[in-house]
Amino acid sequence: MTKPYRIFGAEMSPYSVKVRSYMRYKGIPHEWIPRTVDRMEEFKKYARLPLIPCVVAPDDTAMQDSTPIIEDFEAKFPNPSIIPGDPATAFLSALIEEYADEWANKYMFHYRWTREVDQLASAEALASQAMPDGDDEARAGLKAMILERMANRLWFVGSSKQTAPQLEASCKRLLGLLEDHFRNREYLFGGRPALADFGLWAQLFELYTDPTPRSIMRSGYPAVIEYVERGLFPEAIGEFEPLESLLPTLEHFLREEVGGLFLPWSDANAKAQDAPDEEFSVQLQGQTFAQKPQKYHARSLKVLRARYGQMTRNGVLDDLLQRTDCLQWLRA
Ligand SMILES: N[C@@H](CCC(=O)N[C@@H](CS)C(=O)NCC(=O)O)C(=O)O
Repeated sequence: MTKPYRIFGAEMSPYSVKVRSYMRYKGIPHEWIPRTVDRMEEFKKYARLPLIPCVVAPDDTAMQDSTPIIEDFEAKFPNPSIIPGDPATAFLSALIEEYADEWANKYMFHYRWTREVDQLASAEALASQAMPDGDDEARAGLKAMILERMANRLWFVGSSKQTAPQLEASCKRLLGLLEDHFRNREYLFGGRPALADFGLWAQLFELYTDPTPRSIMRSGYPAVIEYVERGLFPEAIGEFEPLESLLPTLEHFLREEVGGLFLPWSDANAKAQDAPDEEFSVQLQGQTFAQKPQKYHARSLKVLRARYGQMTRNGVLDDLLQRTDCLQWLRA
């Protein structure tokens, strides 16, 4: 029997659970290896960057970064495809995956490390997952270290006193938009998951892990909670839907969250990265959002723009992107 792929990851890492759900859906043989303190040396042997997930192939080669990992697997294991057949829908899937990885991650991280109740629960969970066999003293030491490090990292994702209301409003708005969208379907684009689902589901799964966002989700978003539960072991229930039947709810999401917040933020971030500026601020839906530029995100915007630029021109897609204020940022 061939060796399975190995995923070095953690339950509290959205990008790790994203790849694991993807591999479950595709039926790719894999072993989930929690990156515990004990296995750090083994992890370091493979990982070029100190980031999870790190996927190790049966031939011992390692891959990092969830999006290229999934793209690589998609070429090797094409069925069931996570790419909708309609090119316009396929592009929206790539766009929403970006939104999830880059923007939804901000409010996920913000909720996890802002209020004491979430900080303590998260540091406790991370420390016990990293040291499942550790004694109380060792775990308490790790917990204290995590608490200090993570609270100081909030600023890197753009969470601050000033941006907190914007991030929390964005998260709640997303939940409302998704609640409407999932009333009639199992996944973002119909009866089976697309690339965007793995990205967005992972951030929602993490939000549902943490006390404050979990209680928000429980206060009135049952369809979103079902989606979170379904995504742990995703299955194809039906086909991808035609774009026009998705739009009555999807279009609001694209306008409010993607065209209104994520793309103008990403454009300003990329410009600040090129300048280079230590800090940048951008007006988002009438409010100032300030942070340090994030390098990885500037690169992934370039990839998204190149993808849009290489597509055969598609009137239906362009009209939709125009109506939802996305087009100007993709053509830039
Ligand atoms: N773009 C990367 C992001 C990976 C990433 O940021 N991973 C975080 C956890 S979610 C990490 O490893 N942080 C450092 C650590 O946990 O040691 C991906 O999609 O895989």
